[in-house]
Amino acid sequence: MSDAATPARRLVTEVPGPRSRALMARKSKAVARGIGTTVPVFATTAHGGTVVDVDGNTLIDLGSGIAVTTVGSSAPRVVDAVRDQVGAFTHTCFMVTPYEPYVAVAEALNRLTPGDHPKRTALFNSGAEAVENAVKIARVHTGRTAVAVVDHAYHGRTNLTMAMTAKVQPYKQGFGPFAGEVYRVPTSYPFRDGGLDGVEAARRATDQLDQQVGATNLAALVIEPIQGEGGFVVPAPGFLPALADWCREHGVVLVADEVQTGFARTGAMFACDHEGVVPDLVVTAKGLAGGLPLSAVTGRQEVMDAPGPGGLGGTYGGNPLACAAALAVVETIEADGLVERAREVERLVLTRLRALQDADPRVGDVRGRGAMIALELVRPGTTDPDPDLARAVAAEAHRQGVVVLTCGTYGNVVRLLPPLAISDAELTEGLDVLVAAFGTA
Ligand code: PLZ
Repeated sequence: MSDAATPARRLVTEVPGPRSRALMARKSKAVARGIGTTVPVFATTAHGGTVVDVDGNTLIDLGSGIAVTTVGSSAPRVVDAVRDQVGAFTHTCFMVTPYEPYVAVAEALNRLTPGDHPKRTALFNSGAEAVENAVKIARVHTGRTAVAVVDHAYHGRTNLTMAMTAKVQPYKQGFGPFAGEVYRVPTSYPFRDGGLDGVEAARRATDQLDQQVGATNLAALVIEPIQGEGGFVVPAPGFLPALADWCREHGVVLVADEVQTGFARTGAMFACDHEGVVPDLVVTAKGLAGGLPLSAVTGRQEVMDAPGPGGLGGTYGGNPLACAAALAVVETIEADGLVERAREVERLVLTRLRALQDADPRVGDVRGRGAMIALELVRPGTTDPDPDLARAVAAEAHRQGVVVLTCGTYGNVVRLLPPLAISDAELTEGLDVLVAAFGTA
């Protein structure tokens, strides 16, 4: 924590410093090069809105480990809950001898996800694993096989989810053949689709599904309510509700991939809540368990219960440490008012970034909700993507001790995902550095 008088950042070496550079040399000799790193520093501790590296530098965190540490990286309730659980037992396998925290996480998800209908939940380890299970469940429920996804989608790196992810480089290049029966249709991307309204954009997608796939062949439509890796694309109002209507009319299971948007991140518990959309299934991960690996599929009881006993599972799914963490995360979000905090973060960030947009013609679009806000960078006067600028701005921010990430199909989006435990002073200082980075890039 810091106040306006004491800077949150503390840089005692250049970034990366000598210890991080030495570790990076070891990494490159020991770790497969396919595992990339965004910021070239090695972490030792992380609290509210800061990360301390092995050289003693304190960096401001505007990335939350890709939208995971919403409550902070060492949130007191999470640390206590996990410490208690690790002393009690680390694993029995819920499919062998079950334990209460798993049931309590399922109850919490059933309560918090959109809609008042009877629900059931199943727990897994990663976002991709949960997306795969949502598709499995939808296929059994409908007796159909086809899966619809949209342009710019990101759903993971496993075989089925690679097929569902849009971007080839780096996620899919050379990794095929991919799973079949996955069909991609256009989405709503207000900055790039010439002002198509939400209902028109939905009709463009569903017309294509009707003509090229056939609604009666579709098990599920899987969609991120706000796209994450694809560029923080917020669809035009009415797009998601129109898709939901079409799915209901045709018996297609609507799966909301809230892996990146869930758990207060967007200034609502779930991004679907902004437009009152009630999906049949909701996929969660990331922010759910404060950094411990946990994911979930939650949804309508009759859909979730389609696979028979033993049809779903996995050795580690709903690991007790991760469940203990998730219960502490939910308690923290509710007790600390983090949904409202995300809205405050939105106001603070948007004010600064809109001022930057007014002053800098390379900032084509500022968009997002809550603590999920991005800048799309372009060549001035056009919508031509400028990925080099995004890379340069991010690299300069990193050198100045601020963790920011890029994303987008064209690699030209700088995204902010601060932990909600960040203080206003830390956030403001991080934004100062980001804005200054535009002056040097
Ligand atoms: N669905 C919407 O954002 C993960 C990927 C980082 P896993 N996004 C970060 C990378 O380069 O691998 C994500 C997501 C959405 C699914 C996933 C997949 O979640 O926990 O990474 O499998």
